[in-house]
Amino acid sequence: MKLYFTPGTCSLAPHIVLRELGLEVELERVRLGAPPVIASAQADYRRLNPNGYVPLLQLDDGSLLSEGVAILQYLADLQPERGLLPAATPLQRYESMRWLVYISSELHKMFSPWLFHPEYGEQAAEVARARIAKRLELVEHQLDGRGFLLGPAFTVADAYLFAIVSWAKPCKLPLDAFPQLQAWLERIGARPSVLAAQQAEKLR
Ligand SMILES: N[C@@H](CCC(=O)N[C@@H](CS)C(=O)NCC(=O)O)C(=O)O
Repeated sequence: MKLYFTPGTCSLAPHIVLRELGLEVELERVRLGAPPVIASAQADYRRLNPNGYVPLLQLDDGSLLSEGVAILQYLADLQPERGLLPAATPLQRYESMRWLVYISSELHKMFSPWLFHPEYGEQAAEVARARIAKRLELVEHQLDGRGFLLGPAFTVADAYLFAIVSWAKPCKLPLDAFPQLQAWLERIGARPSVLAAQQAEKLR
């Protein structure tokens, strides 16, 4: 398998999950920009993903899977016994999906693009920060009494949330009001899979 990634972006989530599962993966760095470029080949990345964004997973038969939430579920389904996508009952699976969708639409897409594009201005950034802080209240409540987002064990939702909430500091979003979230960030950040992925992406 090959993961097209850009250091420190949302592609960190599938990268962490690949390492949690101990799967062999080739990392292919994408330099985002206009145009986005596959760094090793100096080729236009849009030939593979017309939307030009990461992550993108290439399977060994060459097929391509885009969209982070789909990639995370695909990876978890490769080793269901690892429980990275709780699905003991249909409701549990939908609860897992609910959180993946929440992270994607209410958090990820409030950070990006609003807090990564200075051209939108500080006023837009302030609105985004306030909205994200409001959305994090649900996360803080969910983490109360739980080791991980979906319960007692690490899941793909933790990997995704970690990749996104790690942007809080560079985006000047204080997390002081979220002690559970801060403790969770430290716990997740200490996992061998996370440390290895960050090291491979030269984030530490
Ligand atoms: N809907 C996509 C969005 C992915 C996304 O926003 N990726 C960002 C990095 S976190 C990116 O590559 N942005 C560059 C761009 O949009 O041109 C997903 O969830 O996978």
